[in-house]
Parts: sequence; structure tokens; C-alpha cells
Amino acid sequence: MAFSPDDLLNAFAREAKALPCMEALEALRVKYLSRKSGLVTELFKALPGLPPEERRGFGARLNEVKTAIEGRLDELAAELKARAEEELGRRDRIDVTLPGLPPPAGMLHPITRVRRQMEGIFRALGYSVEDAPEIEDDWHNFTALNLPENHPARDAQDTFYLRAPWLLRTHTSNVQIRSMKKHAPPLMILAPGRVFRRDDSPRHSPMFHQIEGLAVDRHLSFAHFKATLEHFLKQLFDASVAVRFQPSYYPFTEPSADVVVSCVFCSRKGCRVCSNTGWVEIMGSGMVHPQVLRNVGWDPERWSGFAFGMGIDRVAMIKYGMPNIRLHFESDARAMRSLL
Ligand code: 2U9
Repeated sequence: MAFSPDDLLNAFAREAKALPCMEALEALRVKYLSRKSGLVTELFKALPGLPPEERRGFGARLNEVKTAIEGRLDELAAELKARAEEELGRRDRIDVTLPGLPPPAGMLHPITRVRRQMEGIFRALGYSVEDAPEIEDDWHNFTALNLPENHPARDAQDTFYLRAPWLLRTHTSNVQIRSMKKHAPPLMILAPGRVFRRDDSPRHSPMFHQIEGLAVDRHLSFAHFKATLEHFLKQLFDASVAVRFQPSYYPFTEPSADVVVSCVFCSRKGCRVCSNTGWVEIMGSGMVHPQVLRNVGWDPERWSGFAFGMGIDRVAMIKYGMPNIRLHFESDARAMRSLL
């Protein structure tokens, strides 16, 4: 017999030496062990043609060779699998020395930050923070504040009117009016909240945030008023800001003053934030008008006070140098992050 079971085993051993991958191994398994046309099967087919005395030994040896090939193929499969897994592990290994990716940092909205800072400054002075409904009636929004029936602020061009007597409050002054109606003097309160005006431009939004304050006590004077607001603005911006009170007019205060501070951006040299004037207007204010006290049933001969109001959004724009009020309301995370 020219081709014995051992020749076959040797041939297999040579071929099985350098198997690059599972596919090559499978091809080898088919080549030797395929039931139909494998080399082992072919050799079994030669069995009937052998002389009877050789047949038994040949058959027995061929069975051993077949088992040996099967065993070796299983071994090789296990080796290839282990090698592939090791390779995968090497490629996917995590390098713990690499710097991590920073998680995107969140921040409070600038309006929230500024409001909380303002509340903190006044709470430290003994003020309490109050609120009232955004939908208000004509009396609490206008009449009680000494705005006559024909006052331009009542114009439907400026105010969102609902079914009479309801409207969207145009300032948070309804908070003070409702607090005064509910409590007896003295009173020191802060009134932050949303307000609504029919106004829409880069510097005005139909909804914005205001914070107002009111102090009423015996003998409160213009000196208390000035000292309080100066203290507040130096805390809010910087101890170095210059504060000026300019004569103004509001129906609910007399005398009234608009408060301006030296520009925190350019220290009065002139820039975009202060429109090159060196000063920015921050708030309106004044001594509470006697008629407003009378309207809530308080005696202006016994009680006096001061009040002030400002736009939180506007202060946030000044503090952070924001170009447009709408940046506050567009939920643009990139714009917000630039303020961090
Ligand atoms: C009561 C009495 C007086 C609140 C005041 C201002 C002046 C004021 C505006 C500034 C810009 C609001 O955001 S803004 O449009 N506010 O100028 N507000 S005095 O006076 C009051 C409030 C309530 C009972």
C-alpha cells in the first residue's frame, strides 16, 4: 500500500502546523474528516481491495489515526480560540492612565443666580421674600399704586388684559400691596417674580423678571433709603462702584429717584454695556407715596417707607455682559456655558 494511515497522519501533522485562523482549521477538518470525500473516508474505501491479512491491521490503525486527527483538530481549535481572545483583550484593554473626559458641567440660570444673590443681600438685612399671583386684578396692579384711570401705563398697548378685572401683572408691586393688606406695619419685604408687558425688542421681552423691595416703619427717611440701596449695589457688584441717585418720577413714590452705578465693565471709560456713558441705570426707587399708604389703610402721618424695583434679567445682562435679553430664554447651553 503506497499510502498508509501513518502517511496520512504525517501529512495532516505537516498541514496542521501553521494554521492562521479558524477558517483554515475548518477547511482542514473538511479535507480530512468529511464523511463524503475526506481523505480518511477515501482511505477506508481502499480497505476492501487489500489482501485479507493486511486488512485488519490497516483498519485498526486507520481508526486510531482518525481519532488522533479528531483530537488534534479539537486541540488546535481551543488554541486558536484562546489566541483570538487574548488578542481581543490586548486591543480592548482600558488604559487607566489616560485622562478622563470631563462630564459637561451644569449651572444655575443666570437669572436664578442673580435673584438668589439679591435675596441673600436683603435677607441679611432682615427682609423676607414674598410672592403673589401673576394674574392680578386692576386694583392691586394699578389703582392701589396711585395710577389714575387714565395713566399711560394702563394702556392696552402696554398691558396684557384678560377678562375684566384681570390682567397679567406689569410689575411685582402687587406683592407689596397684598402684603400690606395682610399685615400691619412695620414691614420689610422683597418681591421677586415674573412680570408681563406688551413689549418685544432686543432689550425688552414680553415676559421678564423683576425684583422689588419695600420697607415701611416709623421715621424711615431718605437717608435710610440711600444707605440701603448703596449697600445693596456695592454687595451686588463691587465695593468700588459709584452710586448716583437721579431725580425721577413714579406715581407710587415721592420723591422718586433712578439709581445709576458706574459701569462695572469699563470703570467709566465707556463701553458697549454702558453705551459709552460710563454709567448704567440699575433701578427705580423712591419714598412710598402717602396715597399708596392710605390706599392700604396705613396712616402716612405715622408710617413712612421706601421702595425700589429693578429688572433681574437686565441686571444679569449687565453683570455677565450679555448682548441680548433673549439669550436668557432660548435654552442655548452654549450661550449659558460662556457665562460660567
Ligand atoms: C409699593 C410702593 C412703591 C416700586 C418701585 C420702581 C420704582 C421702578 C422699575 C425699574 C425697571 C421696574 O423693571 S423695571 O421696569 N421699577 O422704577 N419700582 S419704585 O415702588 C413701590 C412698589 C410697591 C406698595
